[in-house]
Amino acid sequence: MDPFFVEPIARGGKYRLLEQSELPTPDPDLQFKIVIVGDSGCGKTSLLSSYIRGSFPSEYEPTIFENHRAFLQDSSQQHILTVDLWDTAGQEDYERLRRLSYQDSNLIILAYSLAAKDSLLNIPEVWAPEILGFCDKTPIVLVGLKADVSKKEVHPEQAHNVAKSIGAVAHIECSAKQMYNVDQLFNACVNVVYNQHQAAAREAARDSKRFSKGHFRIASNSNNLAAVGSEISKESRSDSCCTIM
Ligand SMILES: Nc1nc2c(ncn2[C@@H]2O[C@H](COP(=O)(O)OP(=O)(O)OP(=O)(O)O)[C@@H](O)[C@H]2O)c(=O)[nH]1
Ligand SMILES: [Mg+2]
Repeated sequence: MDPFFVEPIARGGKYRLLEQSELPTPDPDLQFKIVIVGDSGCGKTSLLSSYIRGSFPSEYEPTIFENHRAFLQDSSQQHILTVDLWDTAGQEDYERLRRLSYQDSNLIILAYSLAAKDSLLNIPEVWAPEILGFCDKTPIVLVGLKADVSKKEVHPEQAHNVAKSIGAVAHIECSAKQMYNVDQLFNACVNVVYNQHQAAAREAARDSKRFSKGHFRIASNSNNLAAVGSEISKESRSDSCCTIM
């Protein structure tokens, strides 16, 4: 089975991680928050380090909490996205702190290790319920880490089934150690959040049109005018509605 499985929602453009020295001017409305969670020791911090710094940490240091800001440019060079990557603690001792990370997240990277079967079993047992409890509408990308290990404890089909059962939008295998699929993973994640942002913007534009059209139709009935106007101003954030009033 193809170890790299991505639903259409994760497809789209390509994004280049910018160096800090490039001093980007990011688009203010293109700011996203991605949180990575999963069992302790499954490889979350190493994955982020490989992606952001291009280096694989030589020693294991349990994370308490860490936050990285990345700037990404799309291939058409029209947009610069700001992506905050929140690394969390897999250890139970820091559970309360981790739970504070979910708020306002645009995407969750849910990680397991291909070298530890329990870490996959914990996805539906522990992690999916925790995520659903804090952000039930946030898309999840399931990631199998340590794809380089020779003795794998997880079969790709098992993991695919888990991905489907929790409603993940994509499932990808990576190796932080060998930089395998790391850029592809983050590219897919950024496409998910960007596509979602664009869909929300289109929906908002449609709503605004609907409200302004509806107002013109009802406006001929002068008895309803005040009530309709007040409803529109309550529900719509669009300037076009306000000007009609
Ligand atoms: N072979 C292999 N080992 C890895 C890989 N990624 C991480 N490791 C090792 O797995 C161990 C744990 O890695 P971390 O990235 O610190 O794990 P974590 O998920 O951040 O753990 P917590 O911070 O405790 O939640 C370390 O000894 C890493 O060297 C990988 O891609 N391949
Ligand atoms: Mg860590």
